[in-house]
Amino acid sequence: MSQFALTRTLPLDATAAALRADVATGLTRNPKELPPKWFYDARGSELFDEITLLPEYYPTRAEREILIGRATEIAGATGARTLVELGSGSSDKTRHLIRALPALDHYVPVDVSESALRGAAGTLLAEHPALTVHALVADFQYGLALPETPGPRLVAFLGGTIGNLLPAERVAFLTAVRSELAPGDALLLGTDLVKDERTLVAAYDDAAGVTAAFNKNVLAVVNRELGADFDPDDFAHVALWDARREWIEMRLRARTALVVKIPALDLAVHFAAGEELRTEVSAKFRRDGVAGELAEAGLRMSHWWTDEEGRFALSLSVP
Ligand code: AVJ
Repeated sequence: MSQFALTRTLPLDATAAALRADVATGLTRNPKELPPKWFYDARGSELFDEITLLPEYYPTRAEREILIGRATEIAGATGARTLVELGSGSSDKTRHLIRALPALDHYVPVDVSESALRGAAGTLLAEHPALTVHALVADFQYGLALPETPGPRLVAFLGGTIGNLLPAERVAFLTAVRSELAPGDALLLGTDLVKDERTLVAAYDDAAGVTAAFNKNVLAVVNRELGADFDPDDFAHVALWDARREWIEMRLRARTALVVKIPALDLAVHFAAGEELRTEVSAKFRRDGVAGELAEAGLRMSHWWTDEEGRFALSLSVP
């Protein structure tokens, strides 16, 4: 008997209001900045799925290698009855975990996109008819009100998405996750690792230009939602490695001086020639750094697994 429920903790108009606020703040500050979560409309999600298939974009394959190779170990270490997946998207890698967890009977995918949640739930329920799926439409950066489900709970945050948060945001986020965990629960966290600059930059500046299109898609989102008149061709895709902060930055660089009108905000945004708008930070990690941030949030790392080439890590931690 399969069951499906969907709870929305994000008011319907909250997303629109958050976009307005982020655009108003981010495009009037210096340097200009937009948060990466606005990449992911239907087109952006499609482009991201394409990115995961690119030869240069290794994180998805590296993480899948670990999940497949270590699924039994992960299952043995947790005994989870409930799997909570933050930023579940298409729940593509999740099926390896679900298959490996013998006691699992509840799956709680959490995402800002209701359509992604409904699509993923449909696919998973077809494969696992005994599973109860309780999808949660929520922005996990602003508190997690998880539904009551049987423990032990395994909370998974995969893909290296934690790298999109700035260091202070990461600790706040991990602390919020920690507050949801009881003894016996665990957090499974995916983190991309520091490696040579060439490999890193290529992963964010692929030869086929898919990442460039993904980066520029945020301008199409602002055009559609706020009536702005960005011309994506006016901007160049930039991916650079910040060696001091150990993160990749994606930016959009204005090719010429230009003005963008954003009617919904009654705003005209001036770009100087060459001026850059930061659209994403994607932090890369080392084992000690991950363990340290987890410890700051009251979590103890119990396991650390990497792919054969040491490009990506999954860690398991407990309260
Ligand atoms: C989905 C956040 C893990 O940071 O690597 C891919 C997003 N950005 N290419 C990442 C992304 C550019 C991705 N995450």
